[in-house]
Parts: sequence; C-alpha cells; structure tokens
Amino acid sequence: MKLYHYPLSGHAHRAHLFLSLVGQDFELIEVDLAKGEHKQAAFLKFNSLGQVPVLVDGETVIPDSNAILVYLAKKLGRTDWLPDDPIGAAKIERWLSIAAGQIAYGPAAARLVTVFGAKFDTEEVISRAHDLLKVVEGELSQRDWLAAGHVTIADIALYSYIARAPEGNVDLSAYPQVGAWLARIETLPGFVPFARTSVGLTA
Ligand SMILES: N[C@@H](CCC(=O)N[C@@H](CS)C(=O)NCC(=O)O)C(=O)O
Repeated sequence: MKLYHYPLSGHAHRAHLFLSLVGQDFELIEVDLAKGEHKQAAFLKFNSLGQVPVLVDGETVIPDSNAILVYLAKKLGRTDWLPDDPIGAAKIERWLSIAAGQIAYGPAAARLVTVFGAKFDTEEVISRAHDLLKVVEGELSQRDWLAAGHVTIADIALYSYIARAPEGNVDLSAYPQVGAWLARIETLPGFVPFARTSVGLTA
C-alpha cells in the first residue's frame, strides 16, 4: 500500500499511525503541499478535494483519513479496532464525526494558525478546542479508551491533533486524563510519533 502524506499533517499522521499499529507494509509518499502538488492533476485524480492523506492499495484509492482507518480495519478484518456489531460500530462513528468536526475546527485549526499562518479567529478556535477537551476529559475519566474497553480507531482518529494541540496554543495541563490517554497510545506496539514543530506553547 502507498500512503500519500505530508509530514506536518495530523490527518495524514492519523492514517500513518494506524498503518503502523496494524503492522501493514506500506510506502510513504510525500506530497509537497508548499509547492501545490496536491492541486495538480496527477494528485487530483486520487482526491478531487486536493487533500492528503490518500491511501492507494493496488487499484483501490481511498482519500480521507477516517475513510482510510475504516478501510484498513475492514480489509484486515480487525474487529478489535472497528467492531462489527451495531452498537460498537455506532460508538466508533460518533468519534469519527468528532474528529472531522470539533477536532478539525478546534485544535487542528488552532495549529494551522501557528504552523501555517492560517487566517482563523485564534480565540474562537482555541476556545472550541477547550470545549472539546473538557468533553474528552470527562469521557476518559470513566474509561481508558474513547469508544470501547480497548483501543479502537476512535482513539487513533483523535490522537494526532490532541497530542500537538499545544503547538496551536491550546494548553493541555488542565486535562490529566487526556494526558494519560495520549501516553497510553504512545506505548502501543508500532506507535509512530507525529512530527513536532516549535511554535505556540512548544516554542
Ligand atoms: N477530511 C480530510 C481532511 C484532510 C485535510 O484537511 N488535509 C489537509 C492537510 S492536514 C490538506 O491536504 N490541505 C490542503 C488543502 O485543503 O488545500 C481527512 O480527514 O483526510
């Protein structure tokens, strides 16, 4: 399999991390976002939105980080990572929606401001990040993992942008359960870290 990625993209890291955790052989192919490679015809044929990550598995092309998590778990028959039963699957889907919603418009957006100079309302995106972190902290005070009694793709979908939230000036110190959960993920066999940048609270 080939993963088209960008090293500073948390969406791409999400897919990279899961490929590594499930022990899948893969090749990383860097798409040069700075040079606009993602908006050129060769890449747009993989993802008409012109975004990384994209997974290519033979003739199959899967754009979108959460779609890649679902594809891999299903293809590899990993019901430990993505349960088949209606309630278990619905619990995962809830967190995938949060990853595409509150995470993207909260901690990911706050980091886009500091790492890439994106023009978002800084106060608003940081405040959205804290609103979400309070919810995640509350959920993790009841159990070790977000969607089941063990790690699932829900945890992987939220990991990268929460781990690097301080780069977007989102302070994680008020969320000890979140900190412990990040550490649990970081000790999983096959864990690969998301690149760090020295901006925001990590400057
Ligand atoms: N929903 C998509 C979002 C992907 C995304 O926002 N990718 C960013 C990098 S983090 C990107 O490629 N941005 C370039 C652009 O939108 O022009 C996913 O989960 O994969």
